[in-house]
Amino acid sequence: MERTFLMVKPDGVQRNLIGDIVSRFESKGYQLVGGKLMQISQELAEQHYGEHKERPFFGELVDFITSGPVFAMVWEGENVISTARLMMGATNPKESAPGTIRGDFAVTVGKNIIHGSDSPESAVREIGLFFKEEELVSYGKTINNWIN
Ligand code: RTP
Ligand code: MG
Repeated sequence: MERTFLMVKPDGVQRNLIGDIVSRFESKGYQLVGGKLMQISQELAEQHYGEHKERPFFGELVDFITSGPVFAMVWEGENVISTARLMMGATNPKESAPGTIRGDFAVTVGKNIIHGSDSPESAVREIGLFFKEEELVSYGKTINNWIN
């Protein structure tokens, strides 16, 4: 079953949006298989956002993601990587549709509430950066029979 890495960023944690965000993915029909509140180190932030290290906003991005606790999660389900990105909305909240997480809660690109893996390769890499195998719990639920 497909898995993705999602993370409520420091702005989302400070604004008490963890519950709403978790609820959206639960209601959709995805399953939470790992989750923790944590403070990201400078080193982990630079690894996580390594693809952006030459971009002008890299310093700000690392400062922001390390500025307070984040809620890191792994979610499982059919097509969860790309569907979670749709549920998050466009990177820039000026373009993200109402009904999406960024469309409903964010105003500027630098504080856009949530991160989600953008491909199967990113998902594997990011899950490995943030979670140990034993922190992930796969389990059956009879309700899935009504969804898949
Ligand atoms: P994320 O990685 O955080 O899930 O966001 P994303 O895939 O939608 O966007 P990405 O291109 O990976 O950019 C990572 C984060 O960098 C910040 N950003 N700032 N100032 C700017 O022009 C700018 N562009 C991107 C955003 O916070 C974005 O989420
Ligand atoms: Mg990205």
